[in-house]
Amino acid sequence: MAAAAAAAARAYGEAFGGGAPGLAAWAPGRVNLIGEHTDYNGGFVLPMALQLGTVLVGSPTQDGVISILTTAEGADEPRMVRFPVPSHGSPLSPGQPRWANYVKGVIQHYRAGPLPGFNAVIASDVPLGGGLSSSASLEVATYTFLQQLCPDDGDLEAKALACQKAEHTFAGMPCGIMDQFISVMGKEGHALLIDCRSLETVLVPLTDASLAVLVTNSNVRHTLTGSEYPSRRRQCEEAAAALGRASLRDATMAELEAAREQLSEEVYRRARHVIGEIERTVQAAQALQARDYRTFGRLMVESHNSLRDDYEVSCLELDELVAAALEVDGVYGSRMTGGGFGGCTVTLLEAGAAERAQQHIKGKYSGTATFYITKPSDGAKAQLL
Ligand code: GAF
Repeated sequence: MAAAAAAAARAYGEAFGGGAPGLAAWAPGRVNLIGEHTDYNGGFVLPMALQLGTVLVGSPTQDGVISILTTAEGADEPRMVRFPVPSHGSPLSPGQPRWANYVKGVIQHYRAGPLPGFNAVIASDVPLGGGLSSSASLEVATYTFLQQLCPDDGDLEAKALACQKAEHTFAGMPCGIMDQFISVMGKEGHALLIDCRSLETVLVPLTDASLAVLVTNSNVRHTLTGSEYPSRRRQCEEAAAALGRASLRDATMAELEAAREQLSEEVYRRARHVIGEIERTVQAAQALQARDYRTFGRLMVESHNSLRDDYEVSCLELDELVAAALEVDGVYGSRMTGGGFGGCTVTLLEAGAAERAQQHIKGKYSGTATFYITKPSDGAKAQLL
């Protein structure tokens, strides 16, 4: 956080007339180890918070105006927005530029008030549209910043839910709760098994020095606000309704097979992914607890194949990256991570194989890949500068 906050503080001085910001907040992106497209089905997910994140630095003002500049790479123009603090009579609404919608949404859904005006600068090292949850890290960093201006009750679950609501209503993305939850609740040295129905969590240690987590960015940018994500969600709801269940979390593979005739082939395959993935995620968390990395890796590969064939959210580039990773000695498993259609893969491997794996993948991949060896980080934090 320190380097990003210092860079943002410099930009703050230039944008807002030389003064130093008094406040800073940081929130991480995430990589999901397994449990994909299960969160909005009330299932399990197993993400970890990254060391990559988004920082907001700023100070309150007396004029009731919010001015925010982003320095994040890839953000659309204009990079500076100004708008009055929202009130009952004049709420905020989404618009252009798109990056500001995540910030405005969080301000609109903030759980305490009244907020003062403020000046702020955003900096981020989470690649935008890279499937590492740049949006949730921006939302949670914004919320954490607002908590310093006007403290809320400190309820972490409510904080994650408010950020999710911001994404639904201001970015038009009907996401599940995984990304905001891990960005708030992440713990250094741990992955987090989240039950997305009860919101109960179990910390799973991930500190074995002989192990590495390699994130590989395909640099194919994904956009999830298109029609694919909402349409997958609807298909899952359709399958659950046909099975007479509130969500696919409550359905079994045997029930799905028995009802196969009532479903279209496509909806059947979507449900088969989700039901199978929920089971795999629980097994994977147990395997990780037991340091059984071979089983974990096998489940990762099964997850990828199911996302590719049944859920149809992978793409050629992600398939190529996974195939190349699996050729390397010392790799336990590899899969696409996040919503799909581009973005990143995650690979679990022996630490000693990390360099070799990157070289091999680079040589095999038809595009240009970017690599991150990551360790599980803490969730969002605030800091006085
Ligand atoms: C995106 C969503 F934001 C998450 O809620 C989750 O559904 C994920 O795709 C797929 O697992 O990141």
